[in-house]
Amino acid sequence: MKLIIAIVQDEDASRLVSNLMNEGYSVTKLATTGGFLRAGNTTLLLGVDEDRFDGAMKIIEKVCKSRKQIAPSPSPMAGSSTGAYVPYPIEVMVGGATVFVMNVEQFIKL
Ligand code: 2BA
Repeated sequence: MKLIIAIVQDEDASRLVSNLMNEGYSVTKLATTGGFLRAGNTTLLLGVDEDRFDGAMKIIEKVCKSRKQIAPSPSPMAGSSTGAYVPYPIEVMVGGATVFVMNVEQFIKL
């Protein structure tokens, strides 16, 4: 068995959960926050048998889209000569999905 930890955008989360559930996957959905944008995203936990792993990954790939988002600029370097900091927006490409895959040592339901 493998544990898939998929960090996805909130906009894709609901459709992704529905698609996975319709195909018989068990899913846990967590409300999370990205460290860089400091904005909400969604983390899904899926425990899947090896023979269903590829199917889950295909659904994640199909549903999760890349999107441009605007982020505040990084803070200025320490020791900047003027000391003034005028924030400016920068564009970052987020997603489709950031996926971690782990081998599950034990799966226990009590
Ligand atoms: P955030 O940390 O809010 O990052 C959002 C997007 O900002 C990232 O999209 C990336 O395009 C950009 N970004 C992140 N850190 C950056 C940096 N130091 N400099 C410049 N740009 C940066 P994604 O790569 O698609 O990541 C989406 C979300 O997935 C992240 O939200 C974070 O919550 C999670 N994530 C991505 N990589 C991760 C990792 N190695 N470990 C844990 N979580 C990760």
